[in-house]
Amino acid sequence: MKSKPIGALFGLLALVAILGVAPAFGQTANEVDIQAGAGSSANAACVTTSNCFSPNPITVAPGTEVTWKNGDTVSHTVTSGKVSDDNAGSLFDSGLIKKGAEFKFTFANAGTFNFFCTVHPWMAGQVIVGAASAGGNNTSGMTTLTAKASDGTAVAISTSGPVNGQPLSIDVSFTDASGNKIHHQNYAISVTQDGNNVLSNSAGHTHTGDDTQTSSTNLSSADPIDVQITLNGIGLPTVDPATWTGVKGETLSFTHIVPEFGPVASIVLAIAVMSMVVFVAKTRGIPKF
Ligand SMILES: [Cu+2]
Repeated sequence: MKSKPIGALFGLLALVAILGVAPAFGQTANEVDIQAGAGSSANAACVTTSNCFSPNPITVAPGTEVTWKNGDTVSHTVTSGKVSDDNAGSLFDSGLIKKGAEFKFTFANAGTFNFFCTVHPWMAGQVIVGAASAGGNNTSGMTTLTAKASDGTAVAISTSGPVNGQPLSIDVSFTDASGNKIHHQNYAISVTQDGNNVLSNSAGHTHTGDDTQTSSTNLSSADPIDVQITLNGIGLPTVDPATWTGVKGETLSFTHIVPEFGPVASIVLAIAVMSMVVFVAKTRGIPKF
């Protein structure tokens, strides 16, 4: 009789292990596709839309292996840095990736990494390696959205939430039209859920271009959130805001943000499976009448 609950426990552990590993197998979020036609000319459609490497930028957690897949009919390279850099290719350089072939590189540390194709220097992309999420170095549960201001400033927000009973944490990043992180960006952030304000900061400032905003209270539901970011200019917070440069007073909206199927959903599923196993173990443990 005693062996059955123990057997069930091992079964449960095995299931939890499988659920924990499963997102890594189904994950395609770490793949960058080299678009067909990217090598044809500097006027290729993907050059205009900045996605000859797609998606661009790609956002991953530290420790993630990124795969570039050549979907074009000609060879390309994936070379670190910008074409104008003296040390281009010092972090990684794929050499020629033939049609249909792949190149892989693991990004150990957080940061923004530029890369380009040495054969077709108009092809450029970026890998943004963000801070590891609480659930480990796996971004399958993260939702990342980007919006652009009138001057080309790209604002990206990334969150694993919303989760009922937990604070909401949002990573925010600001990149200029040439793909460089904007230093000393001043901004305001406002997050609402079910019509209530759950996070508000009118004096956001980031020295590096990357920032994290966390709600001071726990969320009371897992309903979608709406995020508004207002650009307030670039400059040190210690000087007169009138001297700040860049776009001021422009608001970018990110609406109806829901968590993707990821670690959170896996945990919920694991709990459901656990309840089932415990139930089976109990009913088997009770002597039959
Ligand atoms: Cu190329």
